[in-house]
Amino acid sequence: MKLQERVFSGMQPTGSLHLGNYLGAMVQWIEMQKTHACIYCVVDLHAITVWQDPKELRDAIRQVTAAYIASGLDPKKSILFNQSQVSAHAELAWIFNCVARLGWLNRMTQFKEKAGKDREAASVGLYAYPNLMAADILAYRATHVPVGEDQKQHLELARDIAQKFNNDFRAQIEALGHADGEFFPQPDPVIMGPATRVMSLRDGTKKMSKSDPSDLSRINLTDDADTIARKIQKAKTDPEPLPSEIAGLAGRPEADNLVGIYAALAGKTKEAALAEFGGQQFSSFKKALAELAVARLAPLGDEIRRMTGDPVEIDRVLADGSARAREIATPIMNEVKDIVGLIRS
Ligand code: AQP
Repeated sequence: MKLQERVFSGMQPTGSLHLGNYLGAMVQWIEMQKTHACIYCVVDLHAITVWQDPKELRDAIRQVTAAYIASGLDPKKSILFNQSQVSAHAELAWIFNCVARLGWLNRMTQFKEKAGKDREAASVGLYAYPNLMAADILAYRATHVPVGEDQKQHLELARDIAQKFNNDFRAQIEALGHADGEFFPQPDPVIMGPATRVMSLRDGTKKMSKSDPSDLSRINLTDDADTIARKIQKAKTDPEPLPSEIAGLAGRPEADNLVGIYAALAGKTKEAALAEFGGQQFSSFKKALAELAVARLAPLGDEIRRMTGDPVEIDRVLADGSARAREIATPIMNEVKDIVGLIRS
C-alpha cells in the first residue's frame, strides 16, 4: 500500500512567534496547504519541557493559534490544534522512548544548547523532546515536515526511529497486511522557507529565538509598526557600506542576516537585494527594510490582537481541529498497539 502524502509541523507556545518562525517555516506551511493535506499543531507538550507559567502558557497557545490563522493557515482546509488535546502524541512518544537509543539522543545539539552547563538540572522531557517530535509526525504517518534548518537533526532522528520500529516489528507489521513492511514512512524534512535560518538582530551568529532574553533580538509577529521600525533601526551592523556581491557578505554575519531578511520579505534573491543596495550605507538600507517589514508584518499583529480578543472562538477552532486530528491518529495508534503486543479494548 502506497502511503498517502501528508504534511505535519508545529511550533512551541513558548512566547510570541517571531520573524524566524515565519520566514523559516510558516511561509512554507501556507504554500503546502495548496497541494497537500496538512496538520499544523501548537506543540504545548514540547513547551513544558522548560518551565512555563500556566496562565502565560494558556495565553501563548491561543496567541500562536491566532498567529497561524492571521498568517494564512485556513482552519477549515488544514487541521489546526494543540498537541495535548490528542493523547496519541504522548502515547506514541512513550513507545518511541523505548525504541530510540540513548546514544542517539546524546548526539542532539539542541539539548546541549538548551540544557547549557547544568545538564543535571534539565528536565527528562527536554532530553526526550526529539522522541515526542517523532511521535507528533508519525502519529499521522506524515510524510513531509516543513521546518527551519535548526530542526534537521531532529528530523533525522525521527527517520531513524521510524526505520528501527519497522525493522524491530517487521513480522507483526506484515501480518497486519502492510506487505512492504513499512508501517511508518521516513518523513522528509522540507527546508525551503524564504529564509531557513534567521539570526538574532543583536548578534548575527545566534539564531533568532523566542527565548532570547533581549526583545530587541527578534521581531515578534505581534509587534506594532513603531516597534518593528525601532528594532530594525537598532539592529547591530558593522561600519562598512553594503557590498555589491554575495562574496562581500562573508565574515559579516549581521549584514548577511539583514540582507537575507530583506530578500525574503521582498520575494527576491540576496543577489538582487545587493544589486539594489550595494555601496549604500546601512542607514538607507535599514529605512527600506523597516518600510518593507512594517508593510508585511504590522497587519499580522493587528489581526492577532483582534483574534486573541475572542478566546472562546480560538478554543472552538482548537477543539474542532483536535477532533479531526484524533480521527486520523486513533486507528494508527490502534495498529501500533497491535504491532507492539499491547491489549486494547
Ligand atoms: N531563527 C529561525 N530561523 C528559521 N527558522 C526558525 N524556526 C525557529 N527559529 C527559526 C523554525 O520555526 C519552527 C518552530 O520552532 P519552535 O517554536 O518549535 O522552536 P524553536 O525552533 O526552538 O524556536 P525558538 O524560537 O528558538 O523557540 P525557543 O526559544 O522556545 O526554543 C521550526 O520549524 C523551526 O525550525
